[in-house]
Amino acid sequence: MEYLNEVLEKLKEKNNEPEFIQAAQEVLTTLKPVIDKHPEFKKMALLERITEPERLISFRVPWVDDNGQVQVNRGFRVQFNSSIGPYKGGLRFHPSVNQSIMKFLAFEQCFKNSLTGLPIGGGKGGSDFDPKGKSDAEVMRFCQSFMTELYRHIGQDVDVPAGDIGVGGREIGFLFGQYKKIKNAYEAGVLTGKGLEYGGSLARKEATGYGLVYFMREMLKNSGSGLKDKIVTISGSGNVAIYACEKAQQYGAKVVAMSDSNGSVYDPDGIKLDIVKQIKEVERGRIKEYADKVKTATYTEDKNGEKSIWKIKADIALPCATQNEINLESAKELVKNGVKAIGEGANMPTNLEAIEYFLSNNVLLAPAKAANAGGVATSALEMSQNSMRYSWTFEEVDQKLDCIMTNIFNACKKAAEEYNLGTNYVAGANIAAFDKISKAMIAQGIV
Ligand code: NDP
Ligand code: 2IT
Repeated sequence: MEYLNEVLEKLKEKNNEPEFIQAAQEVLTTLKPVIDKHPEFKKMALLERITEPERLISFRVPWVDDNGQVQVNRGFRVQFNSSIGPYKGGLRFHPSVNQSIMKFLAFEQCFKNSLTGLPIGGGKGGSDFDPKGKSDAEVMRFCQSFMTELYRHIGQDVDVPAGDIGVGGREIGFLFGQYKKIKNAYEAGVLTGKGLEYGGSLARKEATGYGLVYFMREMLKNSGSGLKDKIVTISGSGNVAIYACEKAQQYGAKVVAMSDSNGSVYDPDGIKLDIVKQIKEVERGRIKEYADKVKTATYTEDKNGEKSIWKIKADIALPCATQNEINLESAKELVKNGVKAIGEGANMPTNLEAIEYFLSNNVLLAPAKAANAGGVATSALEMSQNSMRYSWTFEEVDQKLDCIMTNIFNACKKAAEEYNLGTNYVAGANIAAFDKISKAMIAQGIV
């Protein structure tokens, strides 16, 4: 059997982890032209090594709720690949978190971080803790318990966590406070996404969403188009979705819909983002409330696992909620309604069948690893500022972010062209990312 398929088959046999297998399959299959050129990779077991985490930590997180009841959650940190820098990647707090989801996210992170051009390896962590409906005091006690175990595995030169779903400024603050207390040292670079008062970077909050739109701008420009006057739908209404909306609006696009895990709001007049920010960032409410406050908007509840947002007509769709939120059905609906480009703000939002469908219907697809890399890239800029004990202005960070996203697009395009893959940036991103990691791994020997 061909080396690539052999590795994939063994991986499936060994890991009963659907999300992780999906992520690995997407990467490995697109690497075929590269692997064919390098028969020596087999003897080095390069693909076996790149798909096996360097270390996987799972731990108990006990905490006391407001009623005095003890609760127990499961914590994870997957330290996947440190060949190009300390492990780097977010923490996700969501009830769906399990080992498969952690491994898929950590695996993706290695390739994404490689694309940023900055010295960061790949990792991810989190817990099945659900912050929804918890008091600030409960979230704090959970974060303190989580860090009481995690601190021994991380460090500014070892592993640097940040936010992801369910982990934002509030959680990072509590985590940082507990780390500092245990270590009795102010090691600002151990976490990113910190508050501006204690070592955070300007523009980190905006970075993933802004970066996604910068990538989209470059991708559209390359095809002789742009964002101005385009109709855009954005799933989710969290950190990534909100700032993708803000930047898309600044470029003159009309964002007509956003969502959360219950349903979507459609506002043909264009989403009023200050209202979304008030509901989501201040009140921690539901997107449904937007339709109560804005007369021109309507709310549709999602039913039978179908996402109502993908039924809305749009030129550009930006999935910014979670994995596998666009399946083949939704992809067909989007194409039928004339979608021209997809920008993945979430990690692995499009399943394998839907990716295939978009690519074979000439829809431009900006893959997550490249398109949402602005968040982690700006985290790396936060680490740089912490090391210098200095901080850049918003404009300085934003300009570096724009430059990084433009470089990432160019790297994806160049790799796709080198292998005659046209505008298949999914393959382009994987090939460009693999190039750097594989060279670093080979240079460092069998470790
Ligand atoms: P937030 O927690 O701020 O927001 C998440 C949003 O997605 C919410 O609107 C949430 O709705 C929705 N969502 C979450 N889980 C589900 C689900 N299972 N089904 C439907 N909707 C869901 O997270 P972020 O905005 O930070 O993250 C969004 C995505 O972007 C994730 O895939 C994350 O991995 C990715 N990402 C984040 C980066 C960052 O810097 N934050 C960087 C790169 C990628 P609800 O409130 O109903 O749960
Ligand atoms: O998926 C991601 O890239 C993130 N959640 C951001 C990670 C980071 O370290 O900033």
